[in-house]
Amino acid sequence: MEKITVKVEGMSCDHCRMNVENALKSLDGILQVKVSLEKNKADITYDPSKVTLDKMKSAVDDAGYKIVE
Ligand SMILES: [Cu+2]
Repeated sequence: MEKITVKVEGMSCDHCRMNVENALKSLDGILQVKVSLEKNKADITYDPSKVTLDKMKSAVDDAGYKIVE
């Protein structure tokens, strides 16, 4: 179990926040996601044996946003 905080670019409203949250939650191995629109950050709790940061990045990318470290 790992916990990371990443910066997310491209969010402008609550709908964006939900999109990012859902994109991350749809991945296997993601246990908890908390996205802050104000801080442009996402707190992610995940199982590193199932999911990698690269996978999270591409899921968020596909949703139209960007994870920057
Ligand atoms: Cu939006």
